[in-house]
Amino acid sequence: MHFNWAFSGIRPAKPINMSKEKILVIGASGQIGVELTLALRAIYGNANVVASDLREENELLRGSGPYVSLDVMNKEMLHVQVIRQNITQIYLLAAILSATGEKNPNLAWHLNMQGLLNVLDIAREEKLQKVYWPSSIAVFGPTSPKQNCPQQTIIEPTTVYGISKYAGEFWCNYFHHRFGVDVRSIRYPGLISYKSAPGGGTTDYAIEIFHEAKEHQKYTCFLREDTYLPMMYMPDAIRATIELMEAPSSRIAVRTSYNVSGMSFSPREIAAEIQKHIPGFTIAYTPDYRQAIADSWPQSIDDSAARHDWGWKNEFDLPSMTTDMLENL
Ligand code: NAD
Ligand code: AKB
Repeated sequence: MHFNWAFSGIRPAKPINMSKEKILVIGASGQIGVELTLALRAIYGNANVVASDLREENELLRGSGPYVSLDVMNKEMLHVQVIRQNITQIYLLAAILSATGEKNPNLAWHLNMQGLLNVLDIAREEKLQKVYWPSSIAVFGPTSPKQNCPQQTIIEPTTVYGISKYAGEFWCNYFHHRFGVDVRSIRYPGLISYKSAPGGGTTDYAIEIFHEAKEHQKYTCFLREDTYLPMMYMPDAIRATIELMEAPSSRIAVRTSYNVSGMSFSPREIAAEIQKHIPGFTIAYTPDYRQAIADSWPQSIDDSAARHDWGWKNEFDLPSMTTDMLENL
């Protein structure tokens, strides 16, 4: 099968041997899962990428390839699917994000940890080729540097989501060094997209603002106007994920999780950018419990390790992302 890269929007680091892989995406109906599944299907062929989720299949995935209903917490059923479908790679996206996690810390810890351990155990037992599991800038806490937060630094997360991601990074590192599992990870910043809805994060305001600007020309933000956070446009995040997964194993020096950087802006700055397209747009600020979460995170990220090791480079900045979002919403 020949895949035409020119129409995919994704450039592979090297040609991919598409015939051998069978991929399971867990959490495929979520914000990242929908777009990642579609991108993987464009590369590996629709039949070779099995989408799965606890909730129903996202409408954007319907008809584009196989879908199974699956709870990542049910290890036995997960194991059966891996064997039955001849899975060689797993992308694990099922998790509870920062804002929802603070409402139910036990559930967040349970899903984010046990889901990962189930996948890592099965990857070891079935000798899977590769596993992808995302971490987050939420691993950093108030004692980490605020600007250009480095790959390795003081890491003392104060949210249950951040704690689960930091622990998860070290489980990945452990399974790689102890059992040889080729698990790879990125610390995503807040991701902005128009295809599927966000799932309960602190950075979700940067998506809501576009919907409200287009529909009502006004938005009340749950963060203060001067709250800078690291962000990334979804096409960059999908490309980063695929480039990391396609890089030769010898280039992956970090087996916890890589910092990647896209852009950094505040609610005031993104509102001003939207006003260039929608002059009547207005914004108000009513900070809630998510302000404390945002305040605990860095404002910008240093991603020189990812750039050096596997050639990561972002494409979108605030103006180009804003234009694209408003054109596509
Ligand atoms: P999301 O909430 O939109 O999607 C998660 C999906 O997992 C949902 O469709 C949900 O139904 C599914 N799910 C939940 N419990 C499940 C279970 N027990 N079994 C199977 N599926 C289950 O999340 P997302 O934004 O797509 O995030 C995906 C991953 O990326 C998460 O690990 C998240 O921490 C990480 N991440 C996301 C962002 C972001 O801005 N979106 C940033 C950093 C890291
Ligand atoms: C969240 O806000 O929880 C996520 C993240 C940065 O991990 N978007």
